[in-house]
Amino acid sequence: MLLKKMLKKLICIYILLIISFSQSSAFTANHDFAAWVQKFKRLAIKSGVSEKVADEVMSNATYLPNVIKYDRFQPEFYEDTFTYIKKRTNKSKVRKGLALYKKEKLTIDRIEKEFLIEKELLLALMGIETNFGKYLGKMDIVSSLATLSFDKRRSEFFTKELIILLKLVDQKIIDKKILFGSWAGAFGNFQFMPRTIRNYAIDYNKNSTIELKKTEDSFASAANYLNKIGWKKNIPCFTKINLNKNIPNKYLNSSARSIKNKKKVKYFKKYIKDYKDLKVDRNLEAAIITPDIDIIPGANTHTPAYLVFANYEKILNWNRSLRFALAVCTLKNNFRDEI
Ligand SMILES: [Ca+2]
Repeated sequence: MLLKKMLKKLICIYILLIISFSQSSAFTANHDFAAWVQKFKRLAIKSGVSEKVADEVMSNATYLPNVIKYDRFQPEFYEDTFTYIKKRTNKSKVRKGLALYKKEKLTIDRIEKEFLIEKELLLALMGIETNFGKYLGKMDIVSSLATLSFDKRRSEFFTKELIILLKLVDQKIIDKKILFGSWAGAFGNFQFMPRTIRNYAIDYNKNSTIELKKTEDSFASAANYLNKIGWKKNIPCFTKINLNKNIPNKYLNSSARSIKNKKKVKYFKKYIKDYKDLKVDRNLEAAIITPDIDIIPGANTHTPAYLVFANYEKILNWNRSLRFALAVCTLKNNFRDEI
């Protein structure tokens, strides 16, 4: 009995210790974050942001622990290719995209012609990024970017993004009242990061503000972005292949950071089982990707495999994930069959 009581007491002390420890570590994190905000403001002002905007925008910035959780657990890191693509390109997505296209046909057709970007690709990107504007994100972007800048993993990248965002507010290109988006600081129908807004976003309807949550500005901005980074209309993005066992490992790409060992399609003839059935120009430059090698333990290294072309790499510019680019191009093809 006495032993039981003592054990209970010990457990209570242990729990109290844990609570006080986590409270004090939360206090330290908040305290360090506040100091970081002050340091960041000085850096922003030195980079050309006005003191007024730096003070105003950063005054409500808070540390968001969930942002760090999301950063460490992205689906690109753990879902196999088949699951990832299937979830994002299903029939209901195609139906929703077609309904939006029907409603906004005039605008979308005009943008397709003007920027030479297929409407199917624009719809696919919007569908995958935000489910056609349904998931624009409700996070305070300033706090998201500040949290990721304060965090060590990709501090330099996010600090630069946050300074760009402050400059966009300072130059009145973006209204600070509407800065709600994804946990990673992306914004609008096509989830643009601040740098993408600065480099490619357009006030297409010429009303003096860039509205990336509205069809005209967001579609034109996405089309302008794809055009400027070199997407070529009516050239394929990827095609699925079955590899022979004799394929040397050096031709199997599994990192989105750089696609290596590109050759003409015909060069790979002896390595592809279904070569004669491929419906692509044999002189196109291509590379082979096998995206499941790195993340799926014990994955059969040769499946799934894809031949990818220059356009595929343009989608990697948009978002550096092999699966993301495959899903976008798959959904694009699904739309092409319907429109
Ligand atoms: Ca506008």
